[in-house]
Amino acid sequence: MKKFPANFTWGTATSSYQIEGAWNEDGKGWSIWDAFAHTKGKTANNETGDIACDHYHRFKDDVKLMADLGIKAYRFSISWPRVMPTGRDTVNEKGLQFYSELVDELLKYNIEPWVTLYHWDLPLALQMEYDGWLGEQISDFFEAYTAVCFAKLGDRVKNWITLNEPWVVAILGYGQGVMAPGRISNSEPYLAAHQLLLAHGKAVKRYRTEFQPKQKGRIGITNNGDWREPYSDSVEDKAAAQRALEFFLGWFADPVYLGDYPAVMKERVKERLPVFSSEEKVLLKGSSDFFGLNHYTTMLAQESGGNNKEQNVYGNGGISEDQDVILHVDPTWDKTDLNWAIVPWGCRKLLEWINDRYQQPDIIITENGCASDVGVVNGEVDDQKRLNFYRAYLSEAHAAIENGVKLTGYFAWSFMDNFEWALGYSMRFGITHVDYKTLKRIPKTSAYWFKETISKNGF
Ligand code: PNW
Repeated sequence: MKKFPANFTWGTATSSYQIEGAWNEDGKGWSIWDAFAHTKGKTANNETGDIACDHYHRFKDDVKLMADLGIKAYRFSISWPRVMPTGRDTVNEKGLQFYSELVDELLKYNIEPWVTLYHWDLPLALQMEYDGWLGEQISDFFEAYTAVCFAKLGDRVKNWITLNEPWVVAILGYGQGVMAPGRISNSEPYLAAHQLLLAHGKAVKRYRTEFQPKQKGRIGITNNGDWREPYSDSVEDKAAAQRALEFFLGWFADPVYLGDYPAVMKERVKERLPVFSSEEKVLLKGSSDFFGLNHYTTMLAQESGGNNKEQNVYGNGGISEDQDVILHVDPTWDKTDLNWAIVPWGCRKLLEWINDRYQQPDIIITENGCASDVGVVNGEVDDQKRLNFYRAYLSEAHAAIENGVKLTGYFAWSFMDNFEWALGYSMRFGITHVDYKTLKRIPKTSAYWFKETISKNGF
């Protein structure tokens, strides 16, 4: 049996728009995802998060289910427009109260709350009045919103994540347009990313000066990173893989750990890449108490020699013409329902790359999981594919720890099936199956396996 450290954090994760529903109740304002999903043709079958898993109304049952499964930590996100309907100035007490009660409910069962402050549901008013993440005031509005959350919840919440996957916001929201706000550009992603990083930095500074001394919590950022393996042993392909990692994860992690964008990005993106002032570099450098990592898959990276093929939407590493990288998937690799390759060793290699590049940070895998739907038979799910996925990825995560990586926690994506963004309800990531007609939760075999894993601290 592979034993994980005794104090390892075992949890599951969700996000507000994907599970809450109650999209227009109790004073909540519209988010860009409400507007995007309500626009015909933007999501699979025009599905929306209007009801989603109805978690807003069922949170007590959901927390009880987490407790039954032995889950020790729960990562959820706060909907900014539920707390501040127009994104600024006015606080909606009822919305804030919902999160306060959720935190109390979790603590009742000794489940540690991990709170993400932004998982993509920007107040629509900020998109319309200030151009969303392209506007220059957004980082101040974000800081003010986060201070409301710290003040109300920080007595009980000790783990904060400012942003979830700014890469997805920038590339899929402003580059490829498959996520809200649905813009397509090869320069806006760099502008949006810049404002996202500044927003993160300002929120962390506010927490550290005004709240952390008394509340004694931790704060960090979660980035998504997939592994890039060289396509061949050639020097060019090895350099392409390294470059792809820097354009993907280094874009966001370098400013936070090293104080600036990767040199290779500055060289290649040139005037489209904004420049940090020296104060901004200071603001950002060292602005994360842990390295939050969402990891799903691996691709092979090949030097393109200027011949970039069109890249597919999900799984693209960024703006491909800036990187000169062609990404491939080995045809022998197994894939999830989302067509993401299952490559467990890529997880270990990425953890080791982060460990080396950023001087051994505390890493927490804040998401890892597998889209798989095998249907329900007699109220049960024979969930072998997902079980194998978790066993294999955890096994490689364990190997990384043995190799000296400071991995201190792991959150399965997701606690339950939910609204998978542009793909609607067609993808099932949950360790708990949700029947979307009745909204009944059916704990899957993998959920119970997860319970076993947690209770033994190993597998
Ligand atoms: C993450 N990509 O999204 C999100 O944090 C979750 O909300 C989401 O449900 C989960 O992963 C599964 O998709 C991603 O294209 C979406 O590389 C797209 C990519 C990565 C992560």
